[in-house]
Amino acid sequence: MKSPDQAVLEAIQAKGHILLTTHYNPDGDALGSLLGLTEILEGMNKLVLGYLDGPVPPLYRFLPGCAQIQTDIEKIRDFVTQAKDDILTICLDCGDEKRLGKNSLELMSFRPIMVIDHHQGNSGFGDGAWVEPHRSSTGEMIFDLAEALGAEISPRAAECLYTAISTDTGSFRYESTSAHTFAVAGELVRLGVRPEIIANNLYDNYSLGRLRLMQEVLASLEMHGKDRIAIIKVTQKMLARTFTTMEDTEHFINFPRAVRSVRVAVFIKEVAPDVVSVSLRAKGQCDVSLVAAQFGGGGHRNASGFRVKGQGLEAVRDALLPLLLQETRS
Ligand SMILES: [Mn+2]
Repeated sequence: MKSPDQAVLEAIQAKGHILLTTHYNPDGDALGSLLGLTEILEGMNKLVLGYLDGPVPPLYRFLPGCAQIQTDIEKIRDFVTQAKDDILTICLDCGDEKRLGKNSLELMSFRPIMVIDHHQGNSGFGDGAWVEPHRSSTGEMIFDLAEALGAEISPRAAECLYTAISTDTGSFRYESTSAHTFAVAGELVRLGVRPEIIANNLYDNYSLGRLRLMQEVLASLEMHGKDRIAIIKVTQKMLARTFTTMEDTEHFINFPRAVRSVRVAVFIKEVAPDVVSVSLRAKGQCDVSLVAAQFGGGGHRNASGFRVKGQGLEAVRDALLPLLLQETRS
C-alpha cells in the first residue's frame, strides 16, 4: 500500500479551483469517488466542480451532492476561465483519457491534470498520476488521500466513499478486497455510514419493470458446450414491453455466470437497430479478452466485451459460438 503520490498532494494544496471528472457510464466507484472527493475538498475551502459525460444513472441518485454534478461543458469552460491559473483537474477511476467521453479532448486541455486510479493497464495519461492496480477501488484511495491531506471526512463524504468501495468489491467479495479495505470501510462506518441503508439503496430499490425485464432476459437463456457456455439476450422490444432501459440490465450477466458448470457467460444486447453489444464473463482459466479482440473489442481476461454494427443478435451469436466452444474445450 503506497501513500498518495507527492505530486498529487502538492497540486491539490497549491490550487483553489478543482475540476473533478471520471469515466462515462460511471459506476458506483466513479461517482462515489467524485462526490466524496468533492465534499472533502470543499471542506478544505476549495471551489470544486464535478463534470460527467452524461446524467447520473438513477441507481446512484441517492448519493449526496449528485444534483450538483455538471454535464454541460459550457459550465466547465466558465469555471476554468474564471480560475485562470488557479486550476487543477483530477481524473478519477479512469484508465484512459478516451473514457472521459465525448469532451475528452477539451477536458484534457484543462491542465495540469492529475489521475487517481486503480485500473490495471492505466494508459499513464495526465501530468501526474497516482495509480495502484492492486487497490479495491478508487474510493479506498480517496480515503487515504484525505488522511494524507489532513482533511476531514464528513458523514456525507463517508457515505460516498463507502458506496464506491462496496460496489467495486462486489460487496467485499472480490480478490482486491484487502485488510486495508476493511479497515477503511470500518472507519467510514465509525464516521456515520449505515451499511444497511447503502445496501438498501443499491440492491433493494429496483423498479418492477426491471424484474419483468429480468424474466424475459433469463427466459432467453441458451446453454452450449456441455453447459460450459451460457448465453442470454436482450432486445429493444423487451425494453419497450417492460418500460425499462439498457441500464436496467446491469448485473444480469451474473446469474448465468453463477451456475456451477458455466465457464463463460455471454450477454448479447441489441443496443440500437443493427448495433449489438456483447459482454463476456469468464471463470477460471478461460480468457475471454482473446475472444473479444477477434471482434475488435477488449477488456480483462475474465471480463471483456465488444460491439458490432450491421448484424443482428443471431448472426453475432453464430459467429461467436465456435470461438467460445474452442476456448472452453478443455
Ligand atoms: Mn473503480
